[in-house]
Amino acid sequence: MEPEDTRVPDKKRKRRCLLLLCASAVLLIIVLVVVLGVTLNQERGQFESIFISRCEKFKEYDCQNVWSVFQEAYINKDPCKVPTEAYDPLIAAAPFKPACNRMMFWSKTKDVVHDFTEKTDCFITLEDTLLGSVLDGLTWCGKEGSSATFTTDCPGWTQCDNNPVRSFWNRASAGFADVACGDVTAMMNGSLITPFSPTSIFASIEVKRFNSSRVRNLKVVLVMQKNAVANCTNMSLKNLEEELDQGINYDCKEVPESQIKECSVHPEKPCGSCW
Ligand code: N1C
Repeated sequence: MEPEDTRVPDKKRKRRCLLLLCASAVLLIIVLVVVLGVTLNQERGQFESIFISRCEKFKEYDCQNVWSVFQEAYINKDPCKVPTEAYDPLIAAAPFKPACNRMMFWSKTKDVVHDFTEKTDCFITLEDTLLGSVLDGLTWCGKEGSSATFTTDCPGWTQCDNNPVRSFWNRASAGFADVACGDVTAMMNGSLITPFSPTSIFASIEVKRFNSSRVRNLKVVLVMQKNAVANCTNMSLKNLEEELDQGINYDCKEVPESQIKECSVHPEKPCGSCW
């Protein structure tokens, strides 16, 4: 009798221990799942809310629809296998509108261009359009087997060409250049030995899409800082002139950066008086 008496409580204790262990393990898993879910949701939520709130400044669009068409391009896909065409439906959902004589292109002069265009009301850049403004400065990608948008650990430009961000800018730039008309302006950087770089989006995509039936002149503004190394006789700019569709006139002006900044301070000046 005696040995049985001592064995029963021992068994019970063991079972209780096992139960407790199981319960804690289950609890730990639940906590982990919740924490992971919340983090993923926050990441997804944050990107989506930036997209939607920037989009809502443009009253004429259904931003929820634009968001879902945008997602279709990269969600649940290998982030190195998103071609430019993946964004065709997005461009169709929010098409670029021509703004003849007011369209501004740029290469390696983003800050000076936007400082100027934000303060004056003379030119339209891609970042002034719905799609350009909504995605400016953002990083995003998807993953196979997931319906989430990720904003970290996305492949960089050096890792693969067909990444969601690069393909977007390639597609959007093409769409914006397709509707260019009248006098078109382009700000280039005079502090570079090659202001018109063949690998830039401006050279490899936009210039190639300017069509002489729509575009009359390409007016290059070469932004000159104190350390300028290029002027309008630069070889790369000669290449630009030669690459233009026959029938598009070309001119180039060297303009000190200080002069452009001065124009941003005096937005009341009439358009076209800055250079
Ligand atoms: O390669 P770039 O310049 O010559 O591209 C600039 C050119 C502009 O005329 C724009 O219309 O292409 C368009 N464009 C953007 O509007 C834009 N906004 C933000 C191209 N790229 C844009 N970005 C980001 O800057 C994007 O990540 C891309 O890779 C850079 C290109 O800048 P760049 O080399 O100075």
